[in-house]
Amino acid sequence: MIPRLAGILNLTPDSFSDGGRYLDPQRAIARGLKLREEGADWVDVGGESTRPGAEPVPVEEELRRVVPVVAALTDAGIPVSIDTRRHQVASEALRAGAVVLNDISGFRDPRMVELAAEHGAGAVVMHMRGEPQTMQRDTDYADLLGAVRDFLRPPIQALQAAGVQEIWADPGIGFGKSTQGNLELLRRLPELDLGVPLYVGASRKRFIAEIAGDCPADQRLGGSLAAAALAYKAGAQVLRVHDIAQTRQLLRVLEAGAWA
Ligand code: HH2
Repeated sequence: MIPRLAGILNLTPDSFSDGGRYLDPQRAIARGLKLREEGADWVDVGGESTRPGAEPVPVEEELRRVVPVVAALTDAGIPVSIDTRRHQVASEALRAGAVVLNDISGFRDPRMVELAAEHGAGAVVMHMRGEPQTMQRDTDYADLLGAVRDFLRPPIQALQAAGVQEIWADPGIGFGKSTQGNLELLRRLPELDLGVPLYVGASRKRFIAEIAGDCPADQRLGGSLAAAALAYKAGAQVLRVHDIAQTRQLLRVLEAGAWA
């Protein structure tokens, strides 16, 4: 099965790839429409950069960035997921029409579980060790797969118990992992075996430059497609990507060749 694609829309000044490009709401909305036109199944809207070392954003600022854009894209008939760790931002984005809650902190705040249930929203539960500011300081694990599995299982069970219908597990590529760790996760995804579909965000991430030679984020398409192919082969059901049209083309060819 061809994975669904979540198109990335960062309304931040400092995201590693599209930082500063979509701070203006009109440009952001136009980008969301374009992602949809290129074949995004939904658009993942975020107002806080979580790249390693990023500074937290005040909640009012995150709200100011995301809510109008979520509302406008929803009004245009585009399904939106809200990428946030904050209860208030999640709450207002869901009220503005977002249909999926993407929490990179893995629903550590139990109120996020209630919120997803109340709104009948889907939930992406991601693994991250520690916080974005510090997560790359220690990327050694005795058993990476086991650590990711043990971290993700309780919030998934809590979401299921609360009645959330659509839940995806995300190993958190680049969030407190070494390059080898990211590759191991991509290779061994099926072993996570959490009973819910898998969601993978590897697009343009730094490990690509670490493997293939230093290059800016917007020049990592080849590596991003390779990572998408690995995730496809491992059975991921959602890919979070910047380059929708190219990823869709890759997946169609893989599917036609029955590579999985
Ligand atoms: N990666 C990023 C942000 N949100 N959400 C999920 N579920 N999975 C991911 O892998 C993931 C995510 C980081 O990438 P990006 O949004 O492009 O950059 P930044 O954090 O600098 O805004």
